[in-house]
Amino acid sequence: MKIGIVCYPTFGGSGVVATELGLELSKRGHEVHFITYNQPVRLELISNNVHYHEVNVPEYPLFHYQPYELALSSKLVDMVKLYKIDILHVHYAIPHAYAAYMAKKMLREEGIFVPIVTTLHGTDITLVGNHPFYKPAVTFSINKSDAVTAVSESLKNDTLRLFDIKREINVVPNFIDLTKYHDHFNDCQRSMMAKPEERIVTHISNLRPVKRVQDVISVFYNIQKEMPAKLMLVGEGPEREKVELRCKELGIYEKVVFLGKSNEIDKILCYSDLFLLPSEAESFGLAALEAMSSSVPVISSNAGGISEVNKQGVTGFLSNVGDVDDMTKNALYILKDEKRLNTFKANARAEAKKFDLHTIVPQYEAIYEDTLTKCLVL
Ligand code: GMT
Repeated sequence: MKIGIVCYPTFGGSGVVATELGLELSKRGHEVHFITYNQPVRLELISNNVHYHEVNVPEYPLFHYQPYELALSSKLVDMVKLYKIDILHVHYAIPHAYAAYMAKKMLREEGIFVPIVTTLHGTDITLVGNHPFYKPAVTFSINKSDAVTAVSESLKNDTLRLFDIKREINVVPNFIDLTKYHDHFNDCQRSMMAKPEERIVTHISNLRPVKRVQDVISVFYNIQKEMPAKLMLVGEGPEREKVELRCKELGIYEKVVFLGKSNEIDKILCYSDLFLLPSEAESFGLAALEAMSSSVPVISSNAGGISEVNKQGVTGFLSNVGDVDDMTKNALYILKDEKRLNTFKANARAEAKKFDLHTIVPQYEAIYEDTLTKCLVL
């Protein structure tokens, strides 16, 4: 199949999933075309089955906002025609599903038919899409997609609750390439990051308010009062300055390593003992799955779909959003006992195996095939 993938090219989970999906599809013999405004951060153009087409939005001073959707729709039309793309898979409803629908309509005028699969990732439904300013357009473009997927049961239910949806929504969870996340690297370089007696606690996110990074700091502050520990904070975002300030105020700045944006998540996770994800909202929690794949137990909130990946008392613990005391208690329970920590580590890795890309990617392939068959019949 020739598959066009539209996504955000940034470090966010939806872009990562879309990129990893495209790469795996290309390994499985499909021709994949990424159509986006920058080369996706995890995309290495190593295969001649993978193409990247940049969407350019010319600046024009008359426009207060540059019309990205328009440029994207036009690019989609051109690329579908040029490469004879069979199907478009758009990740994150806003504005991708809307732009794809416009492209589909334009192509239809020329007698070309291209179906659209839309994958809902989370904030496109729970935080942004639900805003009254966007809601009619998001509802319309979901209903007009030829197939719709959501990354968790929780997100599917949120979508059905918040929008007037007339389409079936298939749940296809986030997935992981288990070979990338080994149980233990030989070159783990733990000794460069912490002393042998220190436990390493890690948080990875885009440091947005929804991630509640201040709760990460509170939990870590409590942990390090009880035992030697270091915190690895990975990612960049609007909360970073406030977080740095708070660490200084609490006198723990020396124990917190700010690693910024990183493409070496697997290396960081390989020396981590515990992962913190106290998010306010989280449709799935790809970061938690990445941690678990590296045998790192997870202390998280119970928001959204996190419970579909982090299993209470098995791979870690879940608490109510903002309950940092409960999170601290659970973190110490795992960290204080070496044997228990190792059991949680093994459980985390075992649970992550359920989300192996070799199990999940074929689900997308089946949806493409089914959509193409149905659309050809109509
Ligand atoms: O929350 C993020 O870090 C970014 C966001 C995105 O849209 O890129 O992630 C969302 O999609 C991921 C991949 O499907 C999910 O694993 C995340 O849980 C989801 N984030 C939220 O729902 C807040």
